[in-house]
Amino acid sequence: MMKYYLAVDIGASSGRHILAHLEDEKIILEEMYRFTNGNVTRDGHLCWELDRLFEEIVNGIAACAKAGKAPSSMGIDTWGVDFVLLDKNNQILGDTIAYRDSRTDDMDKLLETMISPEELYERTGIQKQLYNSIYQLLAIKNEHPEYIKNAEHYLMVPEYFNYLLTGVMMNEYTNATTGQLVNAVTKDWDYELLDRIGIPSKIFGKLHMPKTSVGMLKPEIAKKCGCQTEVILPATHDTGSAVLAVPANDDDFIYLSSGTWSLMGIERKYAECSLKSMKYNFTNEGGYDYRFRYLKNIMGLWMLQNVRKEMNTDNKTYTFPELIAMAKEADGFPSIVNCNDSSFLAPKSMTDAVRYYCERTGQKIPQSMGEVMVVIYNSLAQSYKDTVAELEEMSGRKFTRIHVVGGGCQDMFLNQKIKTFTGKEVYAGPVEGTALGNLMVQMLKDGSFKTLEEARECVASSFDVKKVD
Ligand code: LFR
Repeated sequence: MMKYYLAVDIGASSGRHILAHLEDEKIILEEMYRFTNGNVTRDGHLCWELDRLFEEIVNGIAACAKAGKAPSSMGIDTWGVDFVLLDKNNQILGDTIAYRDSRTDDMDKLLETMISPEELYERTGIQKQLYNSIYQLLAIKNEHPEYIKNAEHYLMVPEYFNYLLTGVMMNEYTNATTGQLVNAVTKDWDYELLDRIGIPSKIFGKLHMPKTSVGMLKPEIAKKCGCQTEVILPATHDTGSAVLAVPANDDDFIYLSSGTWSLMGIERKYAECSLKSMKYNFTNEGGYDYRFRYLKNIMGLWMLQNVRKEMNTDNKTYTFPELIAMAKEADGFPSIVNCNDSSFLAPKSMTDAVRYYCERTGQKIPQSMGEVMVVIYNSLAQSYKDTVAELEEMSGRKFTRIHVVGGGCQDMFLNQKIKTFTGKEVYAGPVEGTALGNLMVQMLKDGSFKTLEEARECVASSFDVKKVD
């Protein structure tokens, strides 16, 4: 009997069920199910539709069973930082507000009255992003103190889905670190920090590592799915999973996990929490086996995805190849924006935000859509170039290669820009980085691979990795 493993990988714009099995020492993947994701507005806030997403998770498992490929194990990964608070009846308190919502504006000023930014970085090693869970908790405390008072459990999004599947509540280390509430040295919740910001520590459970078994599906869920399966913790933070799937075992490379966000960095054994690192806003996210991902968030394909949405009409939807062709025609257009400017986080119109940035910085304003696109391409590539320089400065090393993994690695125009701007060798693939990292942990759990190195070697030999020329 063939053994199947299932990764449920949910990103900001879509979710996918990717099934894997091992054949002739290679990993074979198959996409079984796909659904859309995105924010909806409720009471003026950007929210996630957790109920619908959960239904889709169950539908996707059922699709595997229906195809005669019931998975023996499964794991869920999503974006980081977002969470639910559950009351004593295990019901969600309030809406599940998404991290791009503006409710955390100014929460940094409030947090600074409780702890200095320097001490916060020294303790957690996590980049300052206004959407981090720590700022979201303060926003809830301000707007709905009763939610904090009545909360019994803090579960991050994948943990909440695991709870609905199995009835077991379990916090996971890699995703927890994204929230800026975990101490980079103890690798546990920073209980003193929680005290100082007035969030009750009793809502946070023991942190479990990837590879831990959460439990079996509840009988009523197994019935709906048409199969029984063991739910396992992968690195439930998608970036944690993606970086596991980088097809290399040396350390002469920088990775770029390319999706809605671009996450660019290196792996390190220890967190680097110096003031200089803080100034560059590098983050030290916790990873598999307590490896740290020392990386920078760059606004990423989100900018292109939004421009595309704005161009689409009822009569015409643009494909990415069409947009790339337009960008190529406008190549040479000189303006560059700072991709990490907060005006690009959740603008009403990305196209206008890009034009306005150019105008207010005295640069040529892009008119055609091709010009807008090429400004974004060049600006992303410029951010990658700057980040490479900062990574080399912070680590005191020079790197030869950049490995691009994830959906964005299919964009050869962007890959070429990365090569031109950074002057590094660029390798693209695997496309399914995040799902693969999730699956690798399941395979490590059942002993199909003995070490992460062995698993990475298998990824390198199973998937097409293209050298960009
Ligand atoms: C990527 C990602 C990033 C995180 C951002 C918000 O999907 O997980 O790593 O910074 O989303 O959670």
